[in-house]
Amino acid sequence: MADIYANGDFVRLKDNKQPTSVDKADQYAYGNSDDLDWDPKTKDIADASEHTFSSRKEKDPSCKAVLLAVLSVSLLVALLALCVLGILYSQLLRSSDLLKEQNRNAAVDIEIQEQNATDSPFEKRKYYYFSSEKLSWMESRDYCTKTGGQLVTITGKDDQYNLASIKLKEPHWIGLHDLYTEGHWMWVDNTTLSGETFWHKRTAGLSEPDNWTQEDSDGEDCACLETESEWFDASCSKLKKFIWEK
Ligand SMILES: [Ca+2]
Ligand SMILES: [Ca+2]
Repeated sequence: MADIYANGDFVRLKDNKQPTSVDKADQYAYGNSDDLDWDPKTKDIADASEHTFSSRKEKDPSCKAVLLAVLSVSLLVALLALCVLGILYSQLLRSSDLLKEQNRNAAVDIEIQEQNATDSPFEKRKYYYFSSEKLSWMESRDYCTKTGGQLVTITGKDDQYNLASIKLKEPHWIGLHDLYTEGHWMWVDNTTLSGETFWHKRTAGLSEPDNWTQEDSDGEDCACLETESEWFDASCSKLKKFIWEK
């Protein structure tokens, strides 16, 4: 008796003879005989082998269907996961922008220096605040309004001297503009500029306000306090620190 192994299947032969009916049964039971050297006359065994293959072939379509179904479900899950990730990423970006805006406002709030002007015997109690953040004139005005104050107004010598005593290291916006009518300067509380002014004066050329258009074709419609505490008009879109009062 000899044992033959073919592709992992097992067929038992007796003394190199053709398989007996029991052997055929074994072959039928154990399957693949393609790799064995069978006598062509053993048609039954060939038929049995073919029958085995036919059975497997018949199973293939269902296997493919299952694989396709699994693949489809996997793709659907992957697509849903991508959608969820997209939504989460979008929400993350919005949160990040909101956080940046909050941090920006917080930075302005935290780094504010408060200057108490109560020592002045001539003026009612005023508090001046100096921003560390640079904003356009409009943004500065809106920020001050939002915080319950306004861009600083300078309505007399005492206001001017109080601010001059601070010794500013760079220009700051003040609440003065001629946005509505060129040359007609108004404070942010809608009062017209009157009385003594502190515009920078030049010995040659135009003094301030000169509505210079070299850097901004719209001219200069907003006023700032320069380091010598003199007033200059400047392009409202420029970013500067600002002073507000409460
Ligand atoms: Ca102007
Ligand atoms: Ca100017």
